[in-house]
Amino acid sequence: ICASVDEEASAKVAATSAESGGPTIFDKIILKKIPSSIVYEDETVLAFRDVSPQAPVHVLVIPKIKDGLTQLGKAEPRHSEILGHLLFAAKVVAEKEGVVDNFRVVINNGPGACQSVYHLHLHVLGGRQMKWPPG
Ligand code: IU
Repeated sequence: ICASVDEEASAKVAATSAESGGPTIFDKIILKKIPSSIVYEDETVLAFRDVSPQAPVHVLVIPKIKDGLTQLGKAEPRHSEILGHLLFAAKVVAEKEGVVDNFRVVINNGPGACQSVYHLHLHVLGGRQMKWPPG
């Protein structure tokens, strides 16, 4: 049901991080230990192309500091500012990618929503007609 980029890597990430809130592959991307195609970056957020794009434009927007935000469902009042900033960054990404008039922002929260990486991330999808309802 839930697609996976690399079964082994995903299983490892899930096993080590889903419950513990420990490091994920996104930490390595933030630290540039793993190369990524960066679309937008500022002091607090990073946006990079998804390795397994589900649309012509598929960019992930993440906070550089996780601060317990493994998933949106763990958000606390102190996270309000970064949450707002992530959403605004999604709009900036859509603009930069030329899809600002037609795009979708998705947050998968938990296994039932196919979340596979436990570091909050917004998917910015565009460049094709989106369907509704989502799967
Ligand atoms: P999800 O909402 O947790 O399912 O999204 C995780 C996304 O991270 C998914 O779309 C993957 O293709 C993507 N991703 C990535 O871009 N680079 C990686 O090294 C890994 C996953 I692992």
